[in-house]
Amino acid sequence: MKAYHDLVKSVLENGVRKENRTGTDTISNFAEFYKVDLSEGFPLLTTKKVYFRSVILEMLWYLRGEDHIRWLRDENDCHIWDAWADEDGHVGPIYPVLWRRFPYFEKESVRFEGNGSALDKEVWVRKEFDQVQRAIDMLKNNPNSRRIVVSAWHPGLLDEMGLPPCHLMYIFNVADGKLNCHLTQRSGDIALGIPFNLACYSALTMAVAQEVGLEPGTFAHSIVDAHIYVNHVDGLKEQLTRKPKPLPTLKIANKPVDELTFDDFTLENYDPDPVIKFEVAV
Ligand code: DHF
Ligand code: TMP
Repeated sequence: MKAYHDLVKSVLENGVRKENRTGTDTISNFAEFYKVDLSEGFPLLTTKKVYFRSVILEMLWYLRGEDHIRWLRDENDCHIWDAWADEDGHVGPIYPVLWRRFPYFEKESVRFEGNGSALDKEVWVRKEFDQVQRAIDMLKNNPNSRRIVVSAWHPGLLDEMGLPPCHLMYIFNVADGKLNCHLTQRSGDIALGIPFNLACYSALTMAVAQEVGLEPGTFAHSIVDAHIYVNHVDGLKEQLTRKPKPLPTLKIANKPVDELTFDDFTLENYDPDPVIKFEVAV
């Protein structure tokens, strides 16, 4: 995947060294952007092995709407989110909750009755908003809308989150019978997180496209603080010496997104170079 190799090169060449909360410095470049055409194959990196199972499980977990990782960690033995959860598995109201049960308040009129009289009062009622379902409904009913946005940024809840959302907003856009997706990421770990994020949102776009009867189009990714942790530099330089191979293909069973399970995703012709171990900065 040339786009990913170009991203790595750009950050290595143009980035500046920065300290951050993790204690491991980064080489960081402000505002990177790339696009991939999903009709050319499934963008799972071939110049290192990426754990496809973890990518898909992470996406299915986002879609479940829970505030804990028990399904991921205990039922599916996938440990990529363990470091940010408590013993019970709680991670707070991060992506799953924000995608499927975004909390908000609405004014409602409530009738209080007693002593033979009634009183109507306006009260604030707590509601939950399913942004993914709304996006799917809009893609079916009003695909030319420029408002098909899913936002995971909730300023009022940041203190309750183990990790404030990194990929904080995505927008679906339909053109020429194709479903495009643009992801905005405030902070991107190029070696570890970005290959997952790219594959996760590409798979999501393909699954949603199938449900709403469109072809998969382009995945576009804006990364504001695009960084390489200094202990990842050698591994990435090694990766840059490897030559990208043809991309694999991904087949997804024709079901509504909410009914998909891991077995509905079939990866074909994935022949990656060996794993490169990158330590995750917590
Ligand atoms: N923090 C940091 N510093 N970087 C991240 O990429 C990151 N990603 C998070 C949460 N916090 C983060 C959520 N996503 C792995 C991949 C994605 C991810 C968290 C962790 C990971 O450990 N990947 C390894 C092993 C994958 C596996 O065993 O399945 C890898 O080599 O890709
Ligand atoms: P930050 O909250 O201080 O920005 O740290 C979050 C780190 O996690 C940062 O290195 C970016 C990385 N990250 C990704 O790259 N992708 C992800 O999906 C997640 C959750 C985190």
